[in-house]
Amino acid sequence: MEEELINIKNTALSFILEAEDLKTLEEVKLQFLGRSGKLTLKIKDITKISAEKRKEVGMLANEVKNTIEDAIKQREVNLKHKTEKVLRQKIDVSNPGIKPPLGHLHLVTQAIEEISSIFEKIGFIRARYPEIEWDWYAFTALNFPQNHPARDDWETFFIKEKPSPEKGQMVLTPHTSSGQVREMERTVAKRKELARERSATGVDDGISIRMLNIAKCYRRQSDVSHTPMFHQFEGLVVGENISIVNLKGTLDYFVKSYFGEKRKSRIRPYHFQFTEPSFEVDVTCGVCLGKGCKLCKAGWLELGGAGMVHPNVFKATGIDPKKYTGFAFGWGVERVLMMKDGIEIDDLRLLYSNKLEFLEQF
Ligand code: FA5
Repeated sequence: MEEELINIKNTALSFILEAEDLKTLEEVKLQFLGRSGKLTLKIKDITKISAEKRKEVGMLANEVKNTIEDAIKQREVNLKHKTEKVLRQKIDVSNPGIKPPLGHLHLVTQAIEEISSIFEKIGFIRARYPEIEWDWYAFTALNFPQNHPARDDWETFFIKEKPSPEKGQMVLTPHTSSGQVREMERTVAKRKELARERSATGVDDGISIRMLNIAKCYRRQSDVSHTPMFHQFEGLVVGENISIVNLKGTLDYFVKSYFGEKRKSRIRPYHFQFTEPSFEVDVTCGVCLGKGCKLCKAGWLELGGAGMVHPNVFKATGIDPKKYTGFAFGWGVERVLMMKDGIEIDDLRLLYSNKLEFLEQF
């Protein structure tokens, strides 16, 4: 009997402590102290035990009952206090609100949107071509010889897939110039499709392209100014009588729109397989504006490549190089971002590091 009373006390105490609200506590009270509660029934049994043991067991039963009642009272006070606190908190209108965390577009996405809208204003149409390309688009049609170092494993990521008999190996495109070939091929195919309509109406607008291809590019490079994945924006303009003057005018327009009126651009002779003549484009440093300082040394910062479309690229895509001319340029989105006033990024890799304390600044 004594052992059973002790068990009832321990079980009741654990239930009381576990009760998380007043309703549960009331149920526990009934379960042990109610009319047919466990302790009440046990106390009734005391009459059945021998007279000499009855007093001792009766005293123990009383003690168990008092302990359970005290524990219930104590828990009741605690739970009431807790509920009042929650209610007070709920209705305290002077409490400051909790602001949900707000994200923002990644710095590179912001730059892509800005670049697109600058070129949109002068009639460039945004295109997006595959990031996984055939050798034909990335190299061959762009006049790269078979032994050109850009095809080397150290520069380009090759994909372990069976090469296409016509288009060669699959690669992660190392530059957006592959989009030039796709755009010219697409335009020529469209013209063929519309040939019947043209002969019926006698109207022929000729070939006219103003494309802006912004996409991811991949190269086996990683240091403070190179990332294995980066973005380029590639402009291509094709038509009759397109000249270097148009190219320089477009570059100046972009530099002034993106970097500000004070910055200037210049072109330097260079070599690319797919443009002739080819140039490197520089922009004056945002700190010294061309005078030369610690940051830029010579006053100019390199933006990227440009040039007049090579006749071999026109031939590869089916455009007559005697009738049409064009220019192209291809620059790194991350690089132009680095050169913008007020944005100082020492290491390009930070952009893709997922370091929130860095990204949240912009
Ligand atoms: C090219 O990729 C040529 N396709 C550009 C071109 C287009 C020339 C049209 C003529 C006509 P280049 O390898 O220099 O050129 O890359 C151009 C720009 O891409 C660089 O100036 C740089 O801004 C950016 N870039 C190149 N590699 C990386 C890299 N690993 N990480 C970040 N940016 C890069």
